[in-house]
Amino acid sequence: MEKSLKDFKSLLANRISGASRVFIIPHINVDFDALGASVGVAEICSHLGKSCCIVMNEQTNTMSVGIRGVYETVLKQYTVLAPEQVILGRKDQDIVVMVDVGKKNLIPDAIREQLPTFSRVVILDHHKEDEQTIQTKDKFVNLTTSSTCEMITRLFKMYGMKPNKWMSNLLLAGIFLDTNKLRKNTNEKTLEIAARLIRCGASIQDVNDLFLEDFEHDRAIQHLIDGTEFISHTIHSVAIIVNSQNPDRIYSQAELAQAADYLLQYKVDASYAIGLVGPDTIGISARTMGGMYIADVMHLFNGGGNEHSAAARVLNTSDVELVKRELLKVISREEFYAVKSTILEQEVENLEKDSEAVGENDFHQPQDGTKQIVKMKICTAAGC
Ligand SMILES: [Mn+2]
Repeated sequence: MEKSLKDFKSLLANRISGASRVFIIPHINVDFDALGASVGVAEICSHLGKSCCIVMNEQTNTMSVGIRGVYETVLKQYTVLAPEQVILGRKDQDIVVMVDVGKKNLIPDAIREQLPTFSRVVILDHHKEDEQTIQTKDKFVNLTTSSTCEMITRLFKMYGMKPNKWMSNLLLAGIFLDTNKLRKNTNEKTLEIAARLIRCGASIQDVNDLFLEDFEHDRAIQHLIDGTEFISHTIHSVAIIVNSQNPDRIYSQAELAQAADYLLQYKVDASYAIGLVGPDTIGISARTMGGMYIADVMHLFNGGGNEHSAAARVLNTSDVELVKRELLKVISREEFYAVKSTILEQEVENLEKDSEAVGENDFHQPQDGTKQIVKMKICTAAGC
């Protein structure tokens, strides 16, 4: 049976209380949601009188100003260990609490290798599970909650804790990030939680300031957006962003995500930003207001996500146009849209048959009937 957050509140308290130490693991390429949730769990640990540390070691030079500032504050104010340091002085009853992540390919290698040596692995997340997801009974995963920071704020309330002003701003920043500033994946509960954080001292102005860009960073995103192509397909419209002018430019996954987010202000079922994120790795970031099953689309590229945000990484290639062509084939499939075009369905099926005939080497047909692209070695992107 599905666990309620109330059940999870007791479970988390039990697991933390029974632990020697708690290692808090956010996903790699931390964002406001992962940082806010990490700090939130650290506060819950100290509320329960338990020592803990946050495990991360991120490159700050590719971070935008807001996240870099928060990251540096966390380094100063909390115990933070690099993943490689966790192996030292380990105790039998040490546990791991993973926040905003449940997949083994989105946590540092050094932690993944050591996972079996921890007495418990607890997961607090809002992303869809797949074959990369770590198996544990100690979890709360809810895809309809806006963000991990929303879950943390609700847990704080249940534990009788009140976040200070700095933390309220950070938790609200996590919610803002994952809801595109309350424009998507937002319901009455999300707004109530946002209001609660404002009562605890969060300021919309402060949070907006955390999202301020430096000029160069913003130019990079706007330049990427200049490469947008709007693809019309039956009753659907999808925006795909590729920097065809300068395909060798390397972006951060966060920049791709921001570009995809930006496109949601237009009438599209979904937006996808494709770009190099390493010399031989291509990132895809997908966003939707709910018109398209983007987590399923990204799953075909071995990525994943939730109803509104998803991502994937394509390894061992630097050909962004090739990835775009693969994506174009996938988005022509009616099954990935929430509202189906029934009149044209047959026509689409025929089109699909044609396109599959042309590109049949790109697909294989597993037993379960789903199609997966196997031509390229691919893995899930960190965060979405
Ligand atoms: Mn999140």
